[in-house]
Amino acid sequence: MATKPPKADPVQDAPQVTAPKHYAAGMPAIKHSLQMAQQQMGVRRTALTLLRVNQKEGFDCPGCAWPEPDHRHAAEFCENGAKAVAEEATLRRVTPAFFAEHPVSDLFGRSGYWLGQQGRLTHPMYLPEGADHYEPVSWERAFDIIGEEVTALASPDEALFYTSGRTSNEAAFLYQLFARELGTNNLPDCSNMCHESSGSALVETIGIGKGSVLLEDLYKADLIVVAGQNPGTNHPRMLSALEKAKSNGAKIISVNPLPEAGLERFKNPQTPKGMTTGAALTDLFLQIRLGGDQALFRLLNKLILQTEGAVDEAFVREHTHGFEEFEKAALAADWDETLAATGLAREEIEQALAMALASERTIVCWAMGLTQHKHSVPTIREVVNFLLLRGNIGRPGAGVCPVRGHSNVQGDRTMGVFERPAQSLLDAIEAEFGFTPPQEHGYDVVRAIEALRDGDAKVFFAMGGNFVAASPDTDVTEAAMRRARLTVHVSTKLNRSHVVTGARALILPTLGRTERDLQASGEQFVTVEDSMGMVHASRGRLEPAGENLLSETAIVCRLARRVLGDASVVPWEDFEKDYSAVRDRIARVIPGFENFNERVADPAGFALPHAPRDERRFPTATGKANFTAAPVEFPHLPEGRLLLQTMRSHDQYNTTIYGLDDRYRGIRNGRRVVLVSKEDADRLGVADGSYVDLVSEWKDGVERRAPRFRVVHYPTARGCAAAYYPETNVLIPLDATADVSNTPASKSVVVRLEQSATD
Ligand SMILES: Nc1nc2c(c(=O)[nH]1)N[C@H]1C(S)=C(S)[C@@H](COP(=O)(O)OP(=O)(O)OC[C@H]3O[C@@H](n4cnc5c(=O)[nH]c(N)nc54)[C@H](O)[C@@H]3O)O[C@H]1N2
Ligand SMILES: Nc1nc2c(c(=O)[nH]1)N[C@H]1C(S)=C(S)[C@@H](COP(=O)(O)OP(=O)(O)OC[C@H]3O[C@@H](n4cnc5c(=O)[nH]c(N)nc54)[C@H](O)[C@@H]3O)O[C@H]1N2
Ligand SMILES: [Mo]
Repeated sequence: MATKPPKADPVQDAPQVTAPKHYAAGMPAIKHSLQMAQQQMGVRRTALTLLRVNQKEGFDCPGCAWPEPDHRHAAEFCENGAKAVAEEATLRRVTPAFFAEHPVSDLFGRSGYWLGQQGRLTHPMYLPEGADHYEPVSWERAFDIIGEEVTALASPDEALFYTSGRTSNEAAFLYQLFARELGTNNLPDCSNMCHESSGSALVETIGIGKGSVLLEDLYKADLIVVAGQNPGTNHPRMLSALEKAKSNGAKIISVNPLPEAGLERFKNPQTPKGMTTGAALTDLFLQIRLGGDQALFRLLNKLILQTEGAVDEAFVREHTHGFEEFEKAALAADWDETLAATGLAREEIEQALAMALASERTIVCWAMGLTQHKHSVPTIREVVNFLLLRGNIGRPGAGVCPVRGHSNVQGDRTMGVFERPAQSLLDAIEAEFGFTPPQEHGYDVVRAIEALRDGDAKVFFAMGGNFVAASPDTDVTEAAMRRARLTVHVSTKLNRSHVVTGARALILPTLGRTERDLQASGEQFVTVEDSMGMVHASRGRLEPAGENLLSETAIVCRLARRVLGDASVVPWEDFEKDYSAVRDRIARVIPGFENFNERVADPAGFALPHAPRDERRFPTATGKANFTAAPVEFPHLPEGRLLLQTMRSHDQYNTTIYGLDDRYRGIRNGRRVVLVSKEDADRLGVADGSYVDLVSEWKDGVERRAPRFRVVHYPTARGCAAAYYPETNVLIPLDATADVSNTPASKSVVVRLEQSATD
C-alpha cells in the first residue's frame, strides 16, 4: 500500500549530523529507493514500474540526462532515478476537492516539500482575478482564457514561454513553433540557469554547444577529470561508467571544494564485488576553492606549454586558431596567484600535470560547479584550451563532456527552444511552414524576470518546471510574477509557482513520461536526446494519473489552434493525432534528424552528428577550433566573509524535495544547514550546531537574508560554504550572473554569517 501524504507542515526541519560517507550506492541505495517508491506507489506498482526504466521498450528515466549503456542491465536505474519515477508514478492525487479545502493563501505558507508530496494534479484549475481558491475549469475554457489574455497584448513580445527540460522533442518542437508563429522568440528555459555557460563557451571554441564524447569514449580514456560535479547524487549511473573506465585503466582526477562520497568509492549494486568492497574512483582529489578552476587550468596549460614535446603540434597547426595569443596569456600564469585562487598545494598541481602528460586520451566532465560563476564562460574556454593543447578533441577516448541536467534539456534546445535562435533555424522554419518567424532575439530567464518586474511582459506560460522557486532573487522574482496578467503552468505536480501567481492563473495537468499517451491515431511514443547526443524513443506504460490529463503535445496543439485561430498555417490537428507527423517535420527542419521516424524505430536510437567529434571539423567563425585568452579571474572575498555555493542534497530533484536527508553528507531530517570548514568556523566564531542567518552582500546595497541555518563543520575548501537550493535562492541577486551566458552565479554568493536572533 502507498502511504498518505503528510498532513502537517512544516515538517520539523531539525537537522541531525553524522560524519560524511566515503562511498556511494551499495545496499543502502537500494533500500532507500525502494522505501520511497513504495510509500508513493505501493509494492506491486513499484516492481512493475522500476523494471521498465530505461529498457528498450520502456520509458526514458525522467531523472537525469546520463545516457543508457548499449547492454542494459535488467535494473538499469539508480536510487535517484527510482525516486524521480516514484515522484511521478505516485498514487496520491491533488483533486478539485483539495483546492476547495486549501485556499491559495494557505498553500502559499506551505513548504515546497509539502506541496510536492500531495500527489499528481488531475484537473485543469483556474484562479480567477481576486479569488483565493483555484476552481476546476474545462480545457476549452482554459484555452479561451489564455486566448483572451494573449490577444489583449500590445505585442506578442509581452508573452513569455518558459520550458523546463523534461519536455519531449515532439512537444518542444511544436511549442517553439507556436511561439514563433505567434511572433515572439521569448523562449527562456532552464538551460539559462544551468549549462548556458557551457553552450556559450563551446559554440565559440569548437562550433557546437554540446559535448563531444560518447559513452564508449569514457571507457577508452586514460584520464577523466570530473570538475564541479557530484555524480553520486545527480548522475548516479555515471558511476558505473567511471567504474568501467577505471577497470580499463583510466585515472580519475576530481576537482571539487567538497569530498563527494560518490567520487571516492562506488559500490555497484549490480555486481557481487560492488556489494562488498566496491571500487575506488578518484586517484587525485583537488579540493579547490569555489571559482578557482580557470586559474587551475590556466596554470596547467602553461606547464604543458613548457614541457618539451607535450603539445600536439600537428593538431594545433592543422585544426586550431588563436594559439599565439593564448600562449602569451598562458605563459603569464603565476604560481602564487594560482595557489591563492585554488587553495591547492604546489605538489597537487604538479601531480595533476603529471597525470595529464601521461594521458594520451583525456576527457573533462563538468556540471554546475563550473557553469554557475561570474567567470564561467572563460573557465570552460580554459578547459577547452587544456584539451586542444594535446589534441584531445575529435578522437576516441577524448573530449569535452558537459554533463547535462534534466532528462531532455539538450533535446529541447536542439528542437529550437532558445531565445537566441540561429538564423538557419528561423530560415528552415520559414521554408517548411511558410510563415516568417520573428528575427529579434527574445528574453532569457533573468531578462524575463526583469521584463515582468518592469511591466514589459504580462503573460507567463510554463511548459513544466517551477520557475518561481528555481529562479534567483526569490523576493524580486515573486513580486515580478505577481505583476503578470496571467500565469499558466503545464505541470504534473503542485509547486510554488502555482501559488505565486499573476492576476489570473491556470494549472494545466499533463501526462508524465511513465504514462500511456493515447491519441486519435493510437498509442504514441515520444523521443528524447541524452547528454551525449543520442536520440531514442520513450514509451509510457502506466495508466494516466487521471482521465482529464492531456499530453504536452496535445496541450500545445490545442493552445495554438485557439490562440492563432484560422490564421495559422500549421496543421495542429494532424500533429495532435499522430506524433509521427511531427517527427516528419522535425526531420525537415532540424539538421541530423533525416528519416527520423525510420531511425527511431531502432530501439538503441541514433547518434546526432557532431562535426568536431566525427570528423575533427570545427564549424566556428574561423573554421577552426579556437584557443582563447581571457584574463584569469577568481573571487576576492572581503574580510570575515565566505563564498557560498548553493547545491543539491541527495533527496531532491531541483525544486522537488523527495525527503529531508542528504545521506552521503551525513545530514538527516533537515535542509537548513550551512557547511563550513572547522577552521573558517573557528575564525568566524560560529560553533558547530549553532544557528546563523546567511546574509548576502551585493553591490546594490540590498541586504538579502536567509534565516536560521544550522552550522555544520564540514571538510569543504577554506573560505567556502555550501547550502541547499532552492532555500538559498533568496540570497542570489538577479543581476549576479555569468558574463556572456547570463546564468545566475548560484555557486558564488558572498555571505556573512550572523547569529540567528532566535537562537
Ligand atoms: N537526483 C538528482 N539528480 C539531478 C538533479 C537533482 O536535483 N537531483 N538535478 C539535475 C540537474 S537540472 C542538473 S543541472 C544536474 C546538476 O548536477 P551537479 O552539478 O552535480 O549539481 P550540484 O548539486 O549543483 O553540484 C555541484 C557540484 O560542483 C561542486 N562545485 C561547486 N562550485 C564549484 C567550483 O567552483 N569548482 C569546482 N571544481 N566544483 C564546484 C559542488 O561541490 C558539487 O559537488 O543534476 C541533474 N540530476
Ligand atoms: N540557487 C540555485 N538555483 C538553481 C540551481 C542551483 O544549482 N542553485 N540550478 C538551476 C538548474 S541547473 C536548473 S535546471 C533549474 C531547474 O528549474 P526547473 O526545471 O524550472 O525546476 P524543477 O524543479 O526541475 O521543476 C519541477 C516541476 O516540474 C514539473 N514537472 C515534472 N515532470 C514534468 C513533466 O513531465 N511535464 C511537465 N509539464 N511538468 C513536469 C512538476 O510540476 C515539478 O513541480 O534550477 C536552477 N536554479
Ligand atoms: Mo540543470
